[in-house]
Order: sequence, then structure tokens, then C-alpha cells
Amino acid sequence: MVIIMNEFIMHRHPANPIIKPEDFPVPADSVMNCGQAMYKGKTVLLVAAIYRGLVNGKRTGIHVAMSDDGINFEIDAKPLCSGTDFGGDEMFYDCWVIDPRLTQIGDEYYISRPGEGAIGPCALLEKTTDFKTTEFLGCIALPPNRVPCLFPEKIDGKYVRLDRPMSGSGKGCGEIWISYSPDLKFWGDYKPLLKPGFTPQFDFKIGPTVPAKTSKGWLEIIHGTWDSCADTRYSVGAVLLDLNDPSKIIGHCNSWILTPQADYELTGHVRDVCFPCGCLVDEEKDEIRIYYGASDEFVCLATGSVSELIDACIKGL
Ligand code: BMA
Repeated sequence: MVIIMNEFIMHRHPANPIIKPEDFPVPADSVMNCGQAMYKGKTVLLVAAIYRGLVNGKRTGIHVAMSDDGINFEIDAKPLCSGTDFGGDEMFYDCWVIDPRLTQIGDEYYISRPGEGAIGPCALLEKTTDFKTTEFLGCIALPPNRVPCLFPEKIDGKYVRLDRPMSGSGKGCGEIWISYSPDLKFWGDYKPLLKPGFTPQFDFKIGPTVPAKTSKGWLEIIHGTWDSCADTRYSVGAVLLDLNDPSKIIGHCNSWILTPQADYELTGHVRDVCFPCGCLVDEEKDEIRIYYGASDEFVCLATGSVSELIDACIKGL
């Protein structure tokens, strides 16, 4: 057993990993990076699975996991998202269904996720209201783009998103941008928001998750990578954006808030990975929950005090 010496604000739940491949109702090798939201008082996760062999002819799928207590989940055997015929070409563009970002806007839940592409992923959007069926809304970003994360409400009458229009290669190539839309279809007013290198722990690339509204600003959990001669380490960071103008950064933590240290993060299918797609914030309980993918094999949970995290962003701790 690994003893974690230096957790910073976020604490690993003792029940980790809370979802393992063997918990899955279909044969899976990896259960990983997940979208997260509240639905009818329950915690809902959209869990990406890489199947063991083909399941109904598919290599991957995104499955709904629901829970009353946020720890014990019931997982649907039938995937909610299993790829579409977008782009034709024997599903070339939508054959690897992973990394969903889930945003609740009113009574609707939007799922943005990467589609395959020869020069990198494009971004596909689906919508659900019942977590049983989805409506495919199309492609909302050209490749290479990983992955637009929608804000949960309009700001100044426009939908807002963060994404990583990755281009080039090498250190510092992946940065986060903000853009706006009148209808979730046509996007513009692009502005760069945050570049890798704002902390040495995230020197290679960074990527967004779905922002959470707090009384002090939009809390934006990010992933960021650090490249060594041995491997790429995926950690979790936090940024605070202005409530009325989210293109303004109010503050950010000076380093990671979660980095691979536990055995289920250090070993596994891809070692050294903590990969978030969102977070759940409850300011009344002063709680933040981040369900994250650990080593591309498990779903894990880290919890912390949201006021402490916001304070750390503002002070740059
Ligand atoms: C990223 C994504 C994630 C994955 C991570 C680590 O590029 O593909 O799905 O968790 O790499 O392997």
C-alpha cells in the first residue's frame, strides 16, 4: 500500500478505485475518464470503457453510471454513446468513443467528446434528457481539437466553451482557448486563455474540463502534462475565471492539485495518469468532488473543500 505524503487540497477517497473494469456489466479492459453531473438528486457519471474484445462490434462505449451516495454506482450494460456514422468512411471519425465532457444546461445534458481524425480529433456533440437515448447534434470543432467543454449557462446571451485547438508538436503546443456561440452550432470570438508553462508541472500541454459555477468565479479544473525522459505525467490543476467575463483569469493554483501518487495511478494501462473531465461543486456543503480516470484503467474520486481551493487559486498557492 502506498502512503500518500503530500496531498494538496484534494483527498483521495478511501474506496478508490470506485469503478474497476471487473465492476463493469460488459467485458472491459479500461474504465476511465468520465463526464459528471447531478441528475434527479443522483450522481451520474458517463464512463468511457475500452472493451475487452469487441462488444456488439464496438471497441469502446460510454456507459451511464448512477449513484445515490456518489460511491456505489449502478452501471448500464447498454452504452449511451457508442459512435455514430458521422463522416461515413466506416465510422472512421466516430469509432473511438472516449473522454466525454458532460454539461447540464437547464434540463438538457450535453455530451462533447472527441472523434477520430487523421490529423487529430474533431469534436462531436450529443444531447440527452433522460440518460437513456441521445440526439446527435454534429461536429462543433474541426480537427485537431480536444475537446470543447461547454459552460452550464449562457453568459451575455451567448453559449461559451473552452477547448484545446492543438497544433504543432513539442513542449507548449496545447493551450486552452475560449469561444462563444449564439446557438451551440456556430462558434466565434476566439481568444487564447491559458498556455502550458504557467506552472513547470504543466509544461507540455493542458486541457479543459466543464467549468463549475461558484460565488467567486468559474472554477475550471484542468489536466496538464509534464514530460520527462521516462514518460508523460498527467496531473490535475485549478483555475478561477471571472463570472461575468470568463476570458479573464482571476487566479490559478501554482502547481497540481492532484498528481499520480497512488498505486492505481502509477501503474495500470497507462502509468502516471490522473485525468479529469469535470467536477461537482456544492458550496453549501463546501465540497468539491472530482471523478477522474486513473492510469486509463479505473474511475477514482478525490474530494476537497471548494472554498479552500478557490482561496488557493486566488492566492496562487
Ligand atoms: C490523452 C487522452 C486520454 C488519456 C490520456 C493518457 O491524450 O487520450 O484519454 O487518458 O491521454 O493516456
